[in-house]
Amino acid sequence: MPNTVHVAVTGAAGAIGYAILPRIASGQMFGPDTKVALHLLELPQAIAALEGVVMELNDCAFPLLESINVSDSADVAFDGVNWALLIGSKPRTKGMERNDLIRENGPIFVGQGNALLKGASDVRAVVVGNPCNTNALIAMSNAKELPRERFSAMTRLDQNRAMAQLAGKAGVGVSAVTNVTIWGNHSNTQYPDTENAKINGQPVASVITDGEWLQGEMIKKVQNRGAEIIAARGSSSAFSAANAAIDHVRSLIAKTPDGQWYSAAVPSDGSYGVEEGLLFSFPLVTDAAGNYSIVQGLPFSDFAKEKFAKTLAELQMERDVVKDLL
Ligand code: NAX
Repeated sequence: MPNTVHVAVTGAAGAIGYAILPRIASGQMFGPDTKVALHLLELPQAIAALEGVVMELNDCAFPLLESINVSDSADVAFDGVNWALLIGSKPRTKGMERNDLIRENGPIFVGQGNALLKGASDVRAVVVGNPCNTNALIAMSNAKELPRERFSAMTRLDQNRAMAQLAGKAGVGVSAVTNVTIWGNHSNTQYPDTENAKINGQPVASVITDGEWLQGEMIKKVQNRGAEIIAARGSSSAFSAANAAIDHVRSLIAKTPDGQWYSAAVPSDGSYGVEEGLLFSFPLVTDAAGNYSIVQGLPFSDFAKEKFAKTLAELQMERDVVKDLL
């Protein structure tokens, strides 16, 4: 880790941007010994609002915050960055189909992939903006000279949501829950796998014996949690998404505790029969050198196989919808 890490954040004036910036600037993403230089990207019409966010960041007097640059150009914002948090994208509007959203946001990630390739040879890109798996595929495909494994998409919020559900049902603290895998797409076809998860080191099914809940309500709850929050709050999850992005980056950097894993969408290497290159959420471990690998050999029940196939089919379909952008 360099002494100063240069971090690009797109959509920096948005709700997740507002929640994540103070946490990055205070050292919660890269630790107490690493200074942070922020490179903030927004649309021209949001730059004025972003200037207000910058004032607030300055007013926090964060000791680790070395500099803040604001731009409406990806080429400028991504120049020399070590991390790029690609959060900004257009929200889904009423009546919009998922495929319309994919077509609407896809071009953003063509331009951003190109800009990363041009100016950021030592970058790791994390896509949060939806549909995040396919947006990451587009960015990666437009930065072909960068190693594929530098690109990931965030399913950590789904993992955290599943952990919270399991902890609540079992009546334990959330830290007792480990090895939860989110397989596939960050959408309502995702498969939150509790068959391989643990509570206090024991298989979940030996602690939560209500199998119907595990295969029914629990999965539905996690798949539809985003919509539930929008219905309650009137806007989508923001600080929990920001928190998950912090967890995501920290898990990619730091050695995973022995015997555990975490979930993130990364380009497939063919593991579990997922065709190479598709951005699919897998169980991952990070080694002491900061390299991740996909956990191999996890068993699947027939129920799990069906769920896995469904989310894989959706990602293949999304890939086909943006074929011309890859
Ligand atoms: P907001 O609408 O509050 O903010 C988005 C910001 O992005 C806006 O300020 C907008 O001006 C900016 N923007 C749009 N296009 C841009 C571009 N080409 N370059 C730079 N900035 C651009 O949305 P927010 O609540 O912050 O959510 C951001 C994204 O995260 C959305 O796509 C949302 O769907 C996605 N989410 C992803 C999650 C995940 O788990 N992967 C969970 C939370 C969230 O739903």
